[in-house]
Amino acid sequence: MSDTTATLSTFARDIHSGLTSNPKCLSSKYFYDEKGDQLFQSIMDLEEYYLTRCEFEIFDQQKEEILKSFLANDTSFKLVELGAGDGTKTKILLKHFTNEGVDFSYSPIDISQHVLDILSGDLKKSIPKLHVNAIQGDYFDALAKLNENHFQKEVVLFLGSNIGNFSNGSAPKFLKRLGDNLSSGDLLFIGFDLMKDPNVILSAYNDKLGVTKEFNLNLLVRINNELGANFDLEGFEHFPTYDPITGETKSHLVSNKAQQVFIEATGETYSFDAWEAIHTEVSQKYSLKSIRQFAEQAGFKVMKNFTDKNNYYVDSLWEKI
Ligand code: AVJ
Repeated sequence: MSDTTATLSTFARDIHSGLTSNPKCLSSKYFYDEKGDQLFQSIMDLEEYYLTRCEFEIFDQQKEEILKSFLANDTSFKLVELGAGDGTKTKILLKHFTNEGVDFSYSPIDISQHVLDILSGDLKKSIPKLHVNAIQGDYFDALAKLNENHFQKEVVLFLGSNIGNFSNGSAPKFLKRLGDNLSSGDLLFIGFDLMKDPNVILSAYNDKLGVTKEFNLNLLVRINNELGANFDLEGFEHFPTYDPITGETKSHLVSNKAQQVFIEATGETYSFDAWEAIHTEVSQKYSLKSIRQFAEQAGFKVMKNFTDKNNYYVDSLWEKI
């Protein structure tokens, strides 16, 4: 890079390192600017994107049983949500718990203060009695902060199969670290998308309306806008794959011609061969057996699995040993 690395933003550095890797890759965490948030909202409404509806069904149909399991032998708990987003699904549980007169508080954790402000404002109106303590920041910093005065049982929500964005290599480290921030008896309620008909999975990442394509391409739009790049959006094809052996679903942007892209922020030109791919996202699919192994490796015991009627998706309740 012509610029000194120290003066570059983390974003610019990550993009440079991804585009000089072989194979090229870009991190899915950069999907979510304002436009990306909007596109993901539209994805959740797509006919093909079953994940959100499955989790909604689980919460709606099994809220009584979920509450019983969260309480177990206690009378109160602290509900913490990692990457809370707009909280649409969580609200089903929050409303039910509040109506049942349960003694609990809700701490949504998100990297975006904007998202938290919207969520807190919304909850104040829709569930006025709920005690909300939003925390902006990194998951682990926030969990550590919560643990400073920690007497009550903690129930941590990690929903939406967000764990799927971690490769099978990095997920165990993340879960172990999560467990290290909890005490024995604390609970983790974590959503996993299950292996199923490969065609159903592939369609969820290749919808007819092309919203997922736009979501994937938005990464290049962001680089163009924020780092002064000249990616030609017509020059890249959206191409997801699913491996039914490993459960790995990957999204790619494939260069449909030999081309060069210049990024002002890094001062570099990046060359693409015709049909060279950039890997942009992993959305891992799981078996119940692999989920049990993940739990055990990270120091948890699986208490109960809540699945939808099609067995497409599971919210798995783990107890920290
Ligand atoms: C928010 C990570 C669960 O991987 O299914 C949706 C993101 N990517 N369509 C997923 C996503 C393409 C989503 N997660």
